[in-house]
Amino acid sequence: MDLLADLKKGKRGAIAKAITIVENDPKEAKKLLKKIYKNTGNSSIIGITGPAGAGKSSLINKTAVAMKKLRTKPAVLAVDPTSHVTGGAILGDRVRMTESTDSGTYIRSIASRGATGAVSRSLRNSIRVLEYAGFNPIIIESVGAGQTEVEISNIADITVVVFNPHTGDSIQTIKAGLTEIGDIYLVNKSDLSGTNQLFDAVRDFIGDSEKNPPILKTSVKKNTGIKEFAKTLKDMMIVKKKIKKQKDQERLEAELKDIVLNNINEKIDDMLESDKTFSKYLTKLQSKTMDPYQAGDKITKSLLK
Ligand SMILES: Nc1nc2c(ncn2[C@@H]2O[C@H](COP(=O)(O)OP(=O)(O)OP(=O)(O)O)[C@@H](O)[C@H]2O)c(=O)[nH]1
Ligand SMILES: [Mg+2]
Repeated sequence: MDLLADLKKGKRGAIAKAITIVENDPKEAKKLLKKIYKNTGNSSIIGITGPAGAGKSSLINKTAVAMKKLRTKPAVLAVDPTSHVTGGAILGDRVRMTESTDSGTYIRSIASRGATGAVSRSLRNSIRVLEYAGFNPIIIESVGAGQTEVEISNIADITVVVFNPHTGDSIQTIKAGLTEIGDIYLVNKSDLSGTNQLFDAVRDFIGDSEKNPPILKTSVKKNTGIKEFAKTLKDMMIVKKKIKKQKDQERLEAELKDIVLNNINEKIDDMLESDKTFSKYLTKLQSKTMDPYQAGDKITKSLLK
């Protein structure tokens, strides 16, 4: 199979294979990245975040279909801990995004746990695979800030924060930092009572935000507000495109640092295994003749010599 050619054509099997490589096989991933990198970086990345059970997957399901009608070609990556035990998952009624798959949108769940930085690294590269395959926008579902390793607002060009009136802790969550990251706020499940209060609360909290983000009401159940949401996204994709360059340069700088630091970290980790100074100070630490910081400083100094 010619993976690259099939990827370019947007073939599902090839995309699945490429993302699996990116997630699990660092050596092959490097080879793949080398070939596709030039043709990546041109899609809008839309992050959809919010508390577990807020209706993110349900919304994405419908929104992807609506965006397709607006002549875009969306793909979805769900940083979706099927194993995560809070909210939607524990309720056992979390929604799988099948509708948009039927309409030709590519959807994939990706790992949400791994070694420090590993998830963000593979996510960045999965996005590149989808960009190479011609998708735009790429929608990423991720639960609220701090709950997975991935800080979606660092990756996304457009961050959408989803609330719903039946999340008891919504107001708390609003306070907990989500008010700074949103480019669009959604009060989903607007078929339920409490919608207007929540809408007002969100408006109050983001009242003096510089971004002046739109706040929309949506109901997946009643199929209201979805078209407007899709249209808002499409318009924002155009606006954000203009400032994307600058943001991308900063992201690439951060990515490069991350890669170098990670490489160094792995190298040093190997070195320590057989490092005489390390074992010397470890013994001192274990016999309580030296404290951990003192020992750490000694070893570091000797390594950086
Ligand atoms: N009444 C009502 N229920 C909804 C609406 N949207 C989603 N739901 C329900 O809310 C539950 C959770 O929906 P999901 O789409 O799985 O929520 P999620 O935010 O993706 O959840 P996690 O991925 O677990 O964080 C499901 O039972 C949905 O049917 C809505 O607009 N109105
Ligand atoms: Mg979900």
